Amino acid sequence: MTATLPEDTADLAVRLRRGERRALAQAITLAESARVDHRMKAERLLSALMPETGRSLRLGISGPPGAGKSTFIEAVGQVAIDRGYKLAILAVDPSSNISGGSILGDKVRMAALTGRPEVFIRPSPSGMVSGGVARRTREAILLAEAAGFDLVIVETVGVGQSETEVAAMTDMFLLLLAPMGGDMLQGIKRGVMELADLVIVNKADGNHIAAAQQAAADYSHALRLMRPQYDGWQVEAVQCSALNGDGISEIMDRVENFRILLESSGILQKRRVVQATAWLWAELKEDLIERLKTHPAIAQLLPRVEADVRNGEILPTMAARKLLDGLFGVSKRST
Ligand SMILES: Nc1nc2c(ncn2[C@@H]2O[C@H](COP(=O)(O)OP(=O)(O)OP(=O)(O)O)[C@@H](O)[C@H]2O)c(=O)[nH]1
Ligand SMILES: [Mg+2]
Repeated sequence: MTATLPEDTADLAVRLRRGERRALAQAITLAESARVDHRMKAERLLSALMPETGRSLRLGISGPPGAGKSTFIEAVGQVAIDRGYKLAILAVDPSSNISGGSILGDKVRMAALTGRPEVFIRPSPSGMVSGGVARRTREAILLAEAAGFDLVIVETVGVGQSETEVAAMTDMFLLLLAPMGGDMLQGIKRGVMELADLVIVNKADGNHIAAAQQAAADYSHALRLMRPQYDGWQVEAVQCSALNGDGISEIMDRVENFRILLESSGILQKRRVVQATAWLWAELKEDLIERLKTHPAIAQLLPRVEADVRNGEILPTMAARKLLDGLFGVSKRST
């Protein structure tokens, strides 16, 4: 995945603005890099490109392994391209640290989209820590926007934290499920349902049609009992078949309607302001802890304090406060 990086970020910015997919790939590689000089370059690049960002529809898609997310993105992607969108697909694979990256295979699976000039596909980087993946994806969204992509789809496997992270960086969050029989409702965590702006029951084809219909009806019922997040938008469950294309165009209609609602009501603006603030705080927390660990004054004290905590000689709350007092001075709260 290590594309050769041009020394000159100005040149990279020019080519990226022109919509060159190779330049976009290189820019994302810069942003993903663990090297400090690469990160500095990425930050310079992103700062220069900031005015050209923000103009895409950011779509998050999550769902259990094998629900058909990649197949669905391929189907909905084709509909989107037919409607004139330029599409960037970013994969977030929270398990890639362990498995070494499974979404790489999706490039093969998304055969209908791969290689088309109006499509950019970026598999998940492997070997990144969870927080790093979130940062990289946020930055990749901005870079894709600067390169003129006006529909950005972020795919993530629905396990654990990843849905929340993806919902926190997109405008609309789609939850994709497959009909699996009666106990389906119990299998989905309520918290994840609450993130969804649209629930999609996929694989409504062949022998699954009746089950998909039933599942969509059950979900819709459950969703109506939940407090709506936005005025004028009732979250619903719809069915489709990513395999044969049934219902895909209607789903794209709903996505576009949701966007119109978000834009006309000013919600989009607000949602992004909240997200940017949350991003700032996530970065602050991460950087702060990193710097704390390496700060000479703290590094010197840390082994002993940790030992004291392990031995039960000091309350962790007190130990944390003492370390921070050592760095920032005694806070008013602690006197
Ligand atoms: N019958 C049917 N099968 C489908 C449909 N969509 C996907 N599949 C099949 O389901 C399997 C998984 O599809 P993927 O698109 O790879 O699912 P995914 O959710 O991206 O999987 P992960 O990325 O591994 O979590 C494949 O064998 C697909 O062919 C559909 O609409 N109908
Ligand atoms: Mg997939």
